[in-house]
Amino acid sequence: YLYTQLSINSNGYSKDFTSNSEILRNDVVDKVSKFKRKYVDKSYYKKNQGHPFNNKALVERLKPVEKYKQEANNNVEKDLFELGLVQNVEEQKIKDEGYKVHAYNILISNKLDLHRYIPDTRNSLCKNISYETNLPSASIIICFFNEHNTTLLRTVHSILDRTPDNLLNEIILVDDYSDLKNLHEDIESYIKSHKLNKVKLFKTERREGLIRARIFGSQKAKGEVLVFLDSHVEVNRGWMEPLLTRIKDKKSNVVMPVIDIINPDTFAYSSSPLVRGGFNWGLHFKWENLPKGTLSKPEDFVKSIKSPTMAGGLFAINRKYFIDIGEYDAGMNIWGGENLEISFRIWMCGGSLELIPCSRVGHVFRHRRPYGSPDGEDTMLHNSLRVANVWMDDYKEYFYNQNKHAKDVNFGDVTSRIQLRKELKCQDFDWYLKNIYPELILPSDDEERLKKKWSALEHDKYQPWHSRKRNYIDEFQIRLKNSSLCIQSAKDVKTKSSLLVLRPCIKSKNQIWYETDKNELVLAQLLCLQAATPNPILYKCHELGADQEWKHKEGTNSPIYNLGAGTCLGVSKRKVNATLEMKLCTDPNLSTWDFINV
Ligand code: UD2
Ligand code: MN
Repeated sequence: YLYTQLSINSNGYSKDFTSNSEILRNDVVDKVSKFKRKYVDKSYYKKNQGHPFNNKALVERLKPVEKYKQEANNNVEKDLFELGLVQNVEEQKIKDEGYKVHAYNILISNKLDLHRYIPDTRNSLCKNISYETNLPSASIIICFFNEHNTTLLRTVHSILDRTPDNLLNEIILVDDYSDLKNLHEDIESYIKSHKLNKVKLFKTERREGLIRARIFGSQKAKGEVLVFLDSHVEVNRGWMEPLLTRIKDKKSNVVMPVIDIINPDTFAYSSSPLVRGGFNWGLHFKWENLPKGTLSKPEDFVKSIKSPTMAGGLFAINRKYFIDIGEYDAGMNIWGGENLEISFRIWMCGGSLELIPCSRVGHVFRHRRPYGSPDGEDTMLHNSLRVANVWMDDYKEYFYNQNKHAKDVNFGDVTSRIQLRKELKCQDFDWYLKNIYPELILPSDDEERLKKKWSALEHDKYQPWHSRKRNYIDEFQIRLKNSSLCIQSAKDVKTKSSLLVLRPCIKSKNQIWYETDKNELVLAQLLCLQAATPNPILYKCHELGADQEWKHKEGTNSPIYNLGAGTCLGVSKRKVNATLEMKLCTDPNLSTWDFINV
């Protein structure tokens, strides 16, 4: 759900990958996109098509193996290409089962070292900053429910490896009543046998959900600062010092690292652009561009950046301050909404919420959440109703308008949270909107206002976005070796989800493949080849690599390997109309292919 990595589509507009169709149905968003079509100036992106980032990206992508072989922390990173390869049917089983339970590739997580190299994604100016050594020490709280053990342990080791000992008070692992066989015991015995003295493992007495589990963990903590992390992250070099420095400056500063991206299919670690947190009137969190001018000179890339909301998972807060402002709302269940609640509370009750660009932590962004709530409750709605009724005053009507059936949902008792708001003498929601988030679009905004607000969040031209434009680096037909059969779409080239078949090679549009600098194979410059089981399909290019990322040798007689699937392109029968399949690359009868330039 939180796979909301900001990316840029070929028009140059930002789009998020939020899969929640509710957001798309949302009236306000509709209004905005109509507006975008009408007003946003495309000429800027046209002018910048030859932007140097494009070439750099290209050079990078052409030698991925070198990139991963760099040394750091005395570890040599293994080639993800090799690690992702599914060797046999047993491995395929492990992988498939892992996707069901965890929604990411546990096969590769198991093969990767628990101490692994990740690229240093900080701005180079960060490396020149020297921090005070006398900083407060931190208790790190990690709640988990059915996390895969190697991923959880990699999280722990990344912290132990990359946090100065004097700044790390303890790591508190809260097992939120996981029901995966042996998980708790495995973690317990690992901690013991490896003498990880700073790591403390607890278990809740029932499934609490991440909100109450965090409160539980925070109450065990001894450090001056609390750092909350998800259980599938890897902290990067120098991540802790800038967070603690900012909290030492002022107790009411709540700070967040930049959340880098760990691909759930390949575990590739990549840098995120600097974006801030916002939300829409469905009370869904979203990433958004920084206000225009935020990044206008190089130094701006290392300064803290105010953010209206947080994504929720990764932040640091003074422990006493966390208690003073009311921890979390313990009436919230399982997942969702607590991130907006604490964001509103911090801002409205006198604190400040900031992004720290020099602190980087990678997070496995899954395509779906693999668990629900035990009683099937829509906890996001339940929790959002509590947020709306405690913090949003009359603005809560906008939320109710988005959720017609919300009126009938019981969200429990919120009197103690309303009381808290009074005791803390917090500002009202109107103040928050005017002072902290003036760019938020209100359903009542006229076109004039919309135009103003939208342009306030235009891309900053110094922002190193992932990509502005698709770069084609090659163009070919793909012919089955020792045959005159080529890969083409079973249906029209424009048809999404179309299968691929072998047909006699002719130079028609639906046999011409374009390879991009992101290792995508794009048919007729339209749809991307995507690995799916058992048959690959054509699908909209998503620019997230993995199931759309293919490797092959140039020229002739090469297998075609998919990074996300860990398997290769093949056919069972060498004849016209045979459908393409994903096969084990180790299959002795694996097809190989010739690339014929056109
Ligand atoms: C995002 C946040 C997450 C949380 C959530 C909204 C990031 C990177 N992640 O969702 O921290 O704020 O939005 O609620 O910003 N967990 C439990 N018990 C449960 C369910 C989950 O302990 O009943 C743990 C889980 O193992 C994980 C953490 O809570 O370590 C967050 O859950 P998630 O990773 O499924 O949430 P995510 O990243 O989709
Ligand atoms: Mn997560």
